[in-house]
Amino acid sequence: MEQALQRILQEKFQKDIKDATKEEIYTALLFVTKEKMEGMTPNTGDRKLYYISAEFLIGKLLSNNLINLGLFEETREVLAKYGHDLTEIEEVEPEPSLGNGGLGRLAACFLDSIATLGLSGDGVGLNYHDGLFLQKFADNKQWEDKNPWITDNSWLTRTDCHFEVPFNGFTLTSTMYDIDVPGYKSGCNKLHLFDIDTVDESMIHDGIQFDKSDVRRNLTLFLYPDDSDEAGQLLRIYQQYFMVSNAAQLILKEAQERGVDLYHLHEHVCIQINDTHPTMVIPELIRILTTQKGFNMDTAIDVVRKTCAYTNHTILAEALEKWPIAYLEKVVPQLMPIIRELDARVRRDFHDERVYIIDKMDRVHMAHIDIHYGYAVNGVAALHTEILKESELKPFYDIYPEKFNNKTNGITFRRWLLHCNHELADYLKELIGEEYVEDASQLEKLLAYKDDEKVLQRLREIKKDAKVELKNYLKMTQDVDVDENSVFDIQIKRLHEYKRQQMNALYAIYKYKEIKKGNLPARPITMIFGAKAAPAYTIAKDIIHLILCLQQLVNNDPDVNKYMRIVMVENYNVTKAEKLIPACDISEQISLASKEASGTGNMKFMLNGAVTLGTEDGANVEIHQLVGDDNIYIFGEKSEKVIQLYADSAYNSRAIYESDPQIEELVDFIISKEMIMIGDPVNLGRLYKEIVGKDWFMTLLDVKDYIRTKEQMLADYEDETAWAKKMLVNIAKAGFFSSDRTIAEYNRDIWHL
Ligand code: F55
Repeated sequence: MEQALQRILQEKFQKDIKDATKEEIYTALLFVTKEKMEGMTPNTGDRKLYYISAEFLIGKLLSNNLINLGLFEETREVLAKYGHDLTEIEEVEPEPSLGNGGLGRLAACFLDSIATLGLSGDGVGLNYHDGLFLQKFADNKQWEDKNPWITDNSWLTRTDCHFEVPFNGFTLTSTMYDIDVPGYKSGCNKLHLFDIDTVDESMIHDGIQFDKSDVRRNLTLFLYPDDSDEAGQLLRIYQQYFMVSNAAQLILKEAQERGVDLYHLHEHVCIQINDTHPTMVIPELIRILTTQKGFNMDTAIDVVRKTCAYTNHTILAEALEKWPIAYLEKVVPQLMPIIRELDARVRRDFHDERVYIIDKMDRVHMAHIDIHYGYAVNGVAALHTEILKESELKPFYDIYPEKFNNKTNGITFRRWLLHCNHELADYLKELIGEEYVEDASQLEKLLAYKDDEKVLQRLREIKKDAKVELKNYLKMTQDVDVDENSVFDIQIKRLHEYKRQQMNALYAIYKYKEIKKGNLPARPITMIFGAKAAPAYTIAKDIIHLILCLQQLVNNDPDVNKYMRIVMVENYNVTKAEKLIPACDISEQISLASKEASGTGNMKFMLNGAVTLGTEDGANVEIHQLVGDDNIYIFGEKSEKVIQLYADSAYNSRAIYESDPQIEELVDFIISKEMIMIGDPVNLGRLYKEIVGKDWFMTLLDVKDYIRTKEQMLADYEDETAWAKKMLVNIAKAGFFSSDRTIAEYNRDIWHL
């Protein structure tokens, strides 16, 4: 490493390591690492996986690549020898902005585990130049700005692979960019990101505004351009088709290069469709096979069906894609005859309009294509898969019980422990050896130290160190002060009503009022939030406004700020998650039961010794089973009850509000004199009305149990030994949530690579 660094710094900058700037060192490390990865043996196999996804939330890559290549320690030492700090060098790296939330991060964790397990499998997606917007706070509101992340020297390698993608009346030529994905002590795979050369970032103005109709210039500008109007929806269809047409052409080209007879494609290729965004790969493959490869329709459908598998990530009806036929006709008319044929076959075989592909309103149900014309359907946690089978997708489960299976999500321990929490990772190695890094189930060995006062004490120290680190980071980045001796209570995830950040805000109001009344807590609490709201999601933005107003009120009130602080982290992303998670005491996983498919933040927190405060939802259910009642705090109504309330339209938030004075007081505070003085009455008023008049995700149903449980948790935190024991059990039981386990299951049950 030392020699390679010297050589590149001389070549590129005519500098010595000790004189080079952070930027120059970062660039040199990037080149050294890329060289190393080029020299690695690619993972190969007779059957290759293509994981197609609209998002790959990969995070910064330098340190993770170094860890996986086994070069991290050496690099750190070399740099230290010349007076440089690797953590500071990391700051130079821009974070790729290629994802939004859990679905995109899951895809990134999966790529790491696929490579680590030595499986042959590449990711396929789009190279968004500005990705997801950059979030800024001003006037206690979220503002969106562009988020360019591609620099001259980056992890992207331009390839000479190009395809022609046909649209209605014109063709776009693609360019494929590759990012290497090295496995931990294993071979290398690729992430292929498609782009067009004519994209024009200069067309973005006033934040993230741009002309949505100019596809040649805007196609790969943004991830999830606002689709609240027709032009926005058309643009998303352009993006999706561009992604899958490139994927289909790449897959067929590589198969033919490997000498695969396309009539046996399914024996050598497997395609995982990550949510419905890549669904058009099914009709696109059928189109290419029938029009260019001499297949008849029956055979093409048969081969494609045996090749494609679909993962569902949500039961929220509004998130299940249904594209109007008219839009598809406009953008990809060549697919409509195929989609109509697929629908006709469904209608011929099944007389149940709930499973048709095209509905009465002439909309195409993308998930229905995946289920009929794929060979596997999976949910992402045990409860989620049960809900799919028993209610959301029941008519399909009745037809195809053999297709449905569960794959509980996982996270890569390389990033979410080894990289983000070196101190804890090293201590675990000291206690139980190194094997846990490649065999996560070994973490259970930690249970032997459950009553070892010295170990418990050390776990507390490590947590405290991480809290100090976070304190310094928050001071540096946002100029806020937090107290490392306070309880760090953290909710970080996309902003969505079902995730109920508003319920956590009601707790903040409760606590504020208690402190005002003189009911002082034993220890201060720091409530930390991080979340982006979709630019067109009005109520989500109103919730951000509420939290930012509470932050101003609480932090500036001298009666209160000694006991409580609120911090809303700006532009929450993977890099910030890596700083926040190791420092957390209380992990907020408070979605309305049945609505969070899995959650993966819950797993990252647990692995880093936080204790979950959660509903029986998503993977929380499995965390609960693993750690037992003593090591998790569960509250709220269960999913059966919630599903029943929806079925009977029996939930009435106004009735709860009017009959419970405590709840009324908390909700009324949103539009109180204090709040209106700080905030915008339009936003606060609208949110108040929403909660009282509708509250679709039943905040008021659970808020009292939530407050009670959180208070219990804060009280229990004061027994330091008992709390450290909970931390230890959480870490010890986190092994199940390694994405290595998840990927091994996908491979065993679905991919067969
Ligand atoms: C993005 C765009 C659309 Cl159109 C629909 C959904 C999304 C999205 O971001 N979904 C998402 O992140 N889903 C999450 O997937 C995670 C991984 O499976 C789950 O853990 C999480 O529960 C789920 O909400």
